[in-house]
Parts: sequence; C-alpha cells; structure tokens
Amino acid sequence: MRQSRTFIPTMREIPADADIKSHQLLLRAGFIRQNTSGIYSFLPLGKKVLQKIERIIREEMEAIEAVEVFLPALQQAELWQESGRWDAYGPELFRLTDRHNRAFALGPTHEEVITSLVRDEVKSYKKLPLTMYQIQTKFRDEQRPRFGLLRGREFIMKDAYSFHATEDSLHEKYMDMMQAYTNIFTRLGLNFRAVLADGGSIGGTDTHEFMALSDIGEDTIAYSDTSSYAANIEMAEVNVVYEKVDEPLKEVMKVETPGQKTIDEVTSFLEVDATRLIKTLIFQADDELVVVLSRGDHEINAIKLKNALGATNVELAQEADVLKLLSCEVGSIGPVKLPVGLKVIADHAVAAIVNGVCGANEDDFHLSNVNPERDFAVDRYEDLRFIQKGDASPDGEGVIKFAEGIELGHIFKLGTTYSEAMEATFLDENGKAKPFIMGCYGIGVSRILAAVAEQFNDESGLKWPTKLAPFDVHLVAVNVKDEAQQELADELYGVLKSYRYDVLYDDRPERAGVKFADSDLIGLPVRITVGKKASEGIVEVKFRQTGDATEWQKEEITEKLQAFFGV
Ligand code: 9G3
Repeated sequence: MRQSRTFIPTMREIPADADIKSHQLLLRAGFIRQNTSGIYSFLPLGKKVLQKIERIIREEMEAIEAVEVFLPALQQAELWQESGRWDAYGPELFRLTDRHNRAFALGPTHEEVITSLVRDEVKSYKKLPLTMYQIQTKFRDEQRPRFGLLRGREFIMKDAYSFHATEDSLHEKYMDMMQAYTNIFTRLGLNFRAVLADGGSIGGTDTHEFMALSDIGEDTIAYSDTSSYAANIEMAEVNVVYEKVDEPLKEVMKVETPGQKTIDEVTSFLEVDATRLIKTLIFQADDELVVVLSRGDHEINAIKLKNALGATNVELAQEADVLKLLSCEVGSIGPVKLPVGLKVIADHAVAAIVNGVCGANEDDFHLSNVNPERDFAVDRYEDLRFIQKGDASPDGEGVIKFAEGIELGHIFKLGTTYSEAMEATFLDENGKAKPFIMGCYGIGVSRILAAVAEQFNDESGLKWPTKLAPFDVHLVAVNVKDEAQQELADELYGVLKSYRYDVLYDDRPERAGVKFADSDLIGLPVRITVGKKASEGIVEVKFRQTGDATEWQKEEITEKLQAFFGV
C-alpha cells in the first residue's frame, strides 16, 4: 500500500483527553478516531489489526466446532420481556422504537436472540450439542466511557453460545472454550491469566475471566505466587486457619470512648490491635436487615455476602434504619445484646477472636474482653471477607499476590436460566421436553486491540507483535526527488509484494524526520530505508521490537526477511 494513497492521520501532539498510553498512541498513530464519547471509528491501520485478531479467534472457534453466524443488533423488546431483562436493565440498555412505534433494544449481548432462534429451529437432542458464535458490534450506554476502546459504548465482541442436553456436555464445551481462549490469548502474545470470576447478574454457575495483566486494568486479580491459582478479587475464596491467642477469657468491661468512631480511632484510643476488633455492619439483604461481623483488619465482600445469603440485592443499611433499630450511630454498633430476631452472620476470622473489642450499641462507649459464643451468638460463620495480599493461597500452595487486569474474555456456564425463561426446550431420548442447558462465551475484540497496544509500546510509539502488525514491512524512501532512491524503492516495493509481504510504502514527499517519526509511531516490525546508499544498492534495516539497525545489500533482502518472519 502506498502511504500517499492510504489514510493514516498521524498526530505529533498528545491528545488532551487520552489518559492511557494505548489510547494516546492509537490516536496519534492514526489507528482510530473518536466520534463522540465512547464511540470510535477504526481507520485503515486499526481495521487491519482487528482483522488479524478476528482471524486468530475464528481459527480457534472452528477448531472446537463452533459455527459462525451473524445475529441482528436490533432486538425486539418482546424477547427481553420474555427473559425478564427488559425491566431488569436500566439506562445502560439502548432502547428505541421503529416507525410503527414498536420497542427495540440495541443489542448489548445476544442470549435472548440466540435462544429464540434455537427454540424455533432445534427440537431434538440428536441435534445437540450445538455451538454458534458471531463477531458483532455491541451497544452498552456506559455511564463513564473511558480509556478509549477499553470501555466504549459501541464495541466489537465475539460472543458464542452453546446448547446441550446434559451438564456433562456443557462442561466438555466449557473446557474446550477454556483451551481455545488460552490458545487465542497465547497467540496474541498477551500476558494473561484465566481467573475464577463471579457470574454477576447473568446467572449460571461456573465462570472464568481472561485477564490481560496491566497496571491500568480495572479489575484486581488475586493469584498464588507458586501455583496456578488465580481469581477475580470479588470471587477469591479465603481458606485461612486462624490461630486463637492462648489467654484466659476476661470479664467484659464497658469503656468510655468519647467521639471514637472509626476502627483506627478506637484501636489507637484503646491501644488494641485491629485483629482484636469485632467490626459490626448492618446490611440490607433484599427486605431484611442482617448483622455482619468481621475482624477489624478485614473488609466484607458484598458479593460473597450476597451469595452466602442467597439474596438478590445486598447493600449497607441506611443510617436512619440503623438509628431506628439500635438508637446509636453506625460506629457504635456491636453484636452484644442486639434486638432479638436479628440474623447475625460472621466471617470465619471472628470465631478466633479472644477478649476482643466491639461497639456497645451506645454512642461513645465500647465493650472490651468480648468473646464469641460467651458474650454474643452468631447464626452462621461464612467466608465473607476480601482476600488480602499475604494470605495463604486457597489451594494451599503459595501466598497471595495482587495484580491489575483488563478483562478480555469471560466464559459462563449459563445452565437453563434463559431456556426456562423463554421456554426453549428439546425432546430428549424419551420424548420428554427439556430446557436446553446453555453456555455463553465472550471476547472483547476491540478491547484486545487496546490491550495489545497497551502491552506493546515504547516512548517512540507502538511496537506490534509480528502476527498482529497492520503491515509486515515499512518501506521508506527518504528523498522521493532523488532518482536513485525513487527507483530502488519502487523496485523493492514490487519485489516484496511478489514475495507476498504486506508492505506499507512511504512514498510521501515529506522530510526524513517526519517519515521516521511516523514509522516509529505506527510500529511495524521491520523498516527498510532507501536513502543515500541507494546508488550502491544498499538499504538500512531497523527492527522495531529491538531497535537493532543494520545494512543489507538489496540482493539479500528477501532471504533475510524470510529468516526474520519465518515462513
Ligand atoms: C445488558 C446490558 C449490559 C450487559 C448485559 C445485558 C453484561 C449482560 C453480561 C453478558 C454475559 C455474556 C454473551 C457473551 C459473553 C458475556 N452487560 N452482560 O448480559 F442488557 Cl445493557 O453479556 N453475554
């Protein structure tokens, strides 16, 4: 491709509202342009990288017998009403009406559409398992689009859906997808982890996320420093044995703690360690108030609490409700002498507290020498706290560390959540109607473009992995007015294309400095410069990944390129 003919609007300056490296570089190197908040155009270079990402995904989907379809983005509201999600989602769901005033959603995902398609077309267990996927634009009206392509309101997703007669069959496909995703992210050259995740509102059981490790990632991963254990921080279970300090139980004492409310204030005022504190919170779990206890140095994980209570919605109780219930402020709540009938659930760590400190349910007072079971009852002990750096890894191997990650893929065992809601059934071998057992599997395709750019760059610009670069070779003629340079560059352009290399030929009448700066920004794997030594048939070659530069005779170029690219 001649650069004078294509469209690569590079920028010198760093765009003001782009605050991460990949967003800045994809804009400056002319790969994307923002139309409006969270909505982007992919320019020729960006589109070429998307195609290479999609090709890798298609190959791995074909390998596990997933067949490609293309589903509508316009989804009639009736389908979402059948699944119950029309009312479950709020402003994030783009809604519109057609000329007959019929309601539609702009598809944020396609469970309803694909389930209705299979409901109409697949009747017998003999047709199962069936896995279909698409690579399609998704629409989600994010409240705060940011970080360029990483959180947009219109983005490209590969979404796959599988339909099964049995749980075993679903599990087999789920494991196939785990392997396919591992292959995809390995071939993309990304530093990633498959982590145990929380299924969120989608329902179903098992779910894994595929995270690209990155400091600007929005998710936190807890992983073992010696084993393969890794989990989203929301999900990571805590499997720690708490040692009880060996000391005699003392008499409870009521102590004055004027104005001391927070954990830090109380621990420093009473000169006790936070591990001795019993932190008491009141949560609203659906329509019930629940007392939740944790050790002073731990944080309650509301997702774990929700799962433990089997509640739909869990949030901290309103101050007013607490005052009404206990006639004291939040900072003074304790588990001793609570109103009868209140459910008390505690994190495992609380059971090992000896002679602890807690609120006295009276402002400006706390109780010391408090002991579980003797001084207060606990209905249930559960794993309710966030895992912390330094905790033993739940699999018993190694110690937990944290890392930030960008979620690039998410796979779910959906079960019959949608097929039951939408009465999508098949006849089993006994002629009995059964709901399809489903799985769904997503990959953020446009997000991958940003994640790769985020992982592969330096101060001069992007540094594309060879398999993903928009072109193989950047051929630069330094001075297009110089006869010898022009001739040699044109000749090489023809030769390289005949050898099936994808060449970006910078034939523009620009200064050398501009050409080299643009070339470093765009970040193709190899740059061949035709300059002063053109008349001797010598070119300069520079490798973008390593920065190594050398000179080649024109006769040896194809053989040396073959060595670099492998066949
Ligand atoms: C919505 C809106 C936003 C959403 C969803 C629905 C996320 C929604 C979860 C999924 C689950 C899987 C198939 C591919 C892999 C992910 N955000 N999710 O369901 F209406 Cl506005 O999309 N879907």
